[in-house]
Amino acid sequence: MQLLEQLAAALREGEDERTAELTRAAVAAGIAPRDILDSGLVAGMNVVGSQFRDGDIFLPEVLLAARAMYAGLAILKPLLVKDNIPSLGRVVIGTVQGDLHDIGKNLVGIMLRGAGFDVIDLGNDVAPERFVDTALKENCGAIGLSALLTTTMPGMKRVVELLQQRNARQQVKVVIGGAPVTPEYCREIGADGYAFDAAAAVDKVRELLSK
Ligand code: B1M
Repeated sequence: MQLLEQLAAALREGEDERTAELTRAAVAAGIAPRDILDSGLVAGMNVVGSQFRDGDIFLPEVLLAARAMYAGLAILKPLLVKDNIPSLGRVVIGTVQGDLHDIGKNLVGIMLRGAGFDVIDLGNDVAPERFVDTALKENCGAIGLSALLTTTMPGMKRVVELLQQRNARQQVKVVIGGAPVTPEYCREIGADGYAFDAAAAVDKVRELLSK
């Protein structure tokens, strides 16, 4: 089995030490960090998601896979984030209220920092008021919202509405993403941009903040 397939398999099995070991081996073999992330860690987590949806595995297994994901990410993070880049602007990110999924949001943060943005990460289960208060107080050009549950997506709409109420809609751009989020939903709630993955989120924020 190829190294990245072994890595995806270790993550699926929730073996955090083996995931870290294989991530290190992939780095040592000269595989690009983005490929290790996409074809190893994220590929493994996608299978976990399908197995969970189909009832083949249960929450404890998903938690173990998430722990393994973080073991691998800890090794990749310094390679994805470059130091001492002049700031391109400040962005506040977080997962919306009621939603505890934070792996994708953390990837967005890593990629934004890697591209040179100053990132304030509010974590998960974040109330709309906190996003807006932080953006205004900290002079952020954009808010990046992540949602993984269909039931928590309306939290994104509430952030857009709150910005309108505070007359800050032009000043602060809103970028949204996460597995159930679509470009149609982005248009429907009046957000400024949708991004399919963390790399696309960086492109979208860059585009919106350069306008
Ligand atoms: Co949960 N969960 N989960 N879960 N979980 C999903 C999301 C689910 C699709 C699984 C399934 O049924 N197939 C399903 C949601 C169904 C739905 O709403 N349609 C689900 C469910 C039901 C639940 C619970 C309700 C289960 C329960 O309790 N019965 C519960 C909810 C808890 C809560 O939030 N209140 C729950 C809990 C959990 C765990 C805690 C066990 C764990 C999360 C651990 C953690 O995050 N620390 C977990 C996990 C791991 C998953 C799956 C398996 C994997 C998610 C993940 O991390 N993927 C997930 C299945 C799936 O998505 N396929 C599932 C890897 C990550 C890199 O991808 O987060 O999608 P993702 O991020 C991507 C893009 O979406 C995008 O970029 C990333 C790639 O670069 N992106 C953005 C994300 N945010 C972005 C923001 C942007 C732009 C792009 O701009 C700002």
